[in-house]
Amino acid sequence: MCTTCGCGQAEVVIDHGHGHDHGHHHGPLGGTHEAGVSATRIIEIEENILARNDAVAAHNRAHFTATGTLALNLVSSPGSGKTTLLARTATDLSDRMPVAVIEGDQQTSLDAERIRATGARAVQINTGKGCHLDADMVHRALHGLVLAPGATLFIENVGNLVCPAGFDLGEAAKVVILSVTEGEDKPIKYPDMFAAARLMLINKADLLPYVPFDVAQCIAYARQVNPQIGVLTVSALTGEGLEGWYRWIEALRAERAALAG
Ligand SMILES: Nc1nc2c(ncn2[C@@H]2O[C@H](COP(=O)(O)OP(=O)(O)OP(=O)(O)O)[C@@H](O)[C@H]2O)c(=O)[nH]1
Ligand SMILES: [Mg+2]
Repeated sequence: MCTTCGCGQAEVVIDHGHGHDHGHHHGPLGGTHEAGVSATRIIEIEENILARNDAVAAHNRAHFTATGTLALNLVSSPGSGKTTLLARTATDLSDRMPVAVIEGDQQTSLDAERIRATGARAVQINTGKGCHLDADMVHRALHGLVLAPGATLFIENVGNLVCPAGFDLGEAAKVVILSVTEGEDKPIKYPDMFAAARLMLINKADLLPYVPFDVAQCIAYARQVNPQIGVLTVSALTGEGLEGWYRWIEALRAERAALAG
């Protein structure tokens, strides 16, 4: 259950891209909106869910460490350009490192197909009514994804600036993408997401001449909720600024390798 909006994970379908789906059913935590369930009980259930999520996330993290995988969790509102960025990133990095992608959406396998078209491995997770990925969904997706040693795994979360903030997937870092058509105030309106992210990508920079978006103010707002957050301004469409994004990934890979000894 999403601790923020209280929705249940209705159904999760994982498409590995080889012609069949596995249906996985999560019983929604019925009753949380019903009379007769005390607030204490709801908090207890939420704590159990988060504790279970953290345990599976730790398992995923151990798997990533063992295989030398850098896992990044990409979060944003719908349409900020996650898949466009990932398709371009997969193409541009193909000769530098193995790349794999887990795509999260409520419905369709369109995004995984866009990634596979670049030649990269991709698995689609459909969350049904669920508004975010959780560690268990990623764990099951990993069973359908052969990771080459030293791969970078991008996990595109469900487009939503609220719920994905609270769920650790076992990633090394969350990367929040904010496009310039969304307004510079998003970091202070949805602070949990920007507080949880290590990097903010300001995307669709090619549209800056046409929309009122104050980049400096956006960065100031983001640093207000997260003084440590890194910031890069990019265009996934034109490629502007993407070399900085690739250098950031390389630096994080080096940092993980040093940690692993
Ligand atoms: N002008 C411009 N358009 C972009 C850029 N990046 C993405 N788009 C466009 O924005 C729209 C949404 O892009 P997607 O990559 O599908 O966004 P998304 O975040 O993956 O969307 P969801 O998966 O639905 O959350 C598409 O029409 C893209 O072509 C960019 O840098 N500049
Ligand atoms: Mg997408």
